Amino acid sequence: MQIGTTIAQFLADEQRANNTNNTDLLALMGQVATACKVISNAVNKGALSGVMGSLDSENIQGETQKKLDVITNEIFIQTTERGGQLAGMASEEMDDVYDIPAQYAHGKYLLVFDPLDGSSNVDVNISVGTIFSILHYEGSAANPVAADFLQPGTKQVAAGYALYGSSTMLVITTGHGVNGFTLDSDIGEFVLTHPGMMIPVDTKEFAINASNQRFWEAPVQRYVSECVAGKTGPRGRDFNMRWVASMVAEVHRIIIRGGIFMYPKDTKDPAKAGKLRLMYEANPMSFIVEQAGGLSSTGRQRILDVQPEGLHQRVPVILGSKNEVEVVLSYHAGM
Ligand code: P6P
Repeated sequence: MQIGTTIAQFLADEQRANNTNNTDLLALMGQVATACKVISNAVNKGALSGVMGSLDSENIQGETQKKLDVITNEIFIQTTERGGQLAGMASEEMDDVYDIPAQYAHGKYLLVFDPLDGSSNVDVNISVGTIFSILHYEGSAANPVAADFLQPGTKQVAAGYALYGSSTMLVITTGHGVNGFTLDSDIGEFVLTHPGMMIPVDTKEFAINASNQRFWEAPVQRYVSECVAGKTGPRGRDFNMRWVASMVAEVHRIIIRGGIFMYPKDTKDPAKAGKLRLMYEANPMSFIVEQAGGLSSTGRQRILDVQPEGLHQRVPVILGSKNEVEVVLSYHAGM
């Protein structure tokens, strides 16, 4: 009976094709896949499992935590901390670095993750996701400190997201392209369904939270107004707009059919460089987008080149179809 190519088989094949034999990375990716299966089960049970709603607590971002934010963070920790591949972890839901308990073997990787991105959508049954990034631990101490995580996105070993939508998908890259796997709940395995994912270079679909329009910088104001002007404006064609308030859902749509996603720098809160977090949202998604032939920029710099200064640092994000992102970047460059 042919069950298709599981993620473990695919990653083993990919390593052979690239003359590598990194069993630690294979094991870690398998644990991450398991965490995403468990989270999928928790999310899909919804109100039946009493995990809806918010807690009285806030995360370091000052955001009210959903019950599932904390539950999914725990799932990630419990699924990955004892395998022996990790030196430490960091997450949107934890103020500081998570030390691997002394009783477990310590490994050479760092895992950074947003366990449930877009969690404000959970109570209204709109797709949410998980985002993860894997880095090398280059330190020598038993437990890494925050500074050990502050590596530019170009140093990521692997990255991916799980999308808990009409189906549960896991989309990953190890630097050799982007491949998508769909969870077959009959066998409990992620099976290869979207090999060699590539973003269309052109698009007519833009995604931005238009309620922030009055706070945008001039290049973004110009770009969006030209999209809205459609055929009657300088672009000479009509555009469509989407906004799901779930980055994973937006990025997945863009990888499948093209598009541009923008959460740009704005003046709404001048103290914030942007809304999205560099280490566990922008960097992993930028790695995936570039591997799929797209571009990802702050508007002034390639996101993967940004030198992080803090675990929870925010950056502006403009990513998606290459030719459309280049239009926005040209406006930032004053062309
Ligand atoms: P807004 C979710 O909280 C998130 O981090 C991204 O997934 C999403 O794209 C963005 O924030 C939504 O922000 O301001 O529209 O609620």
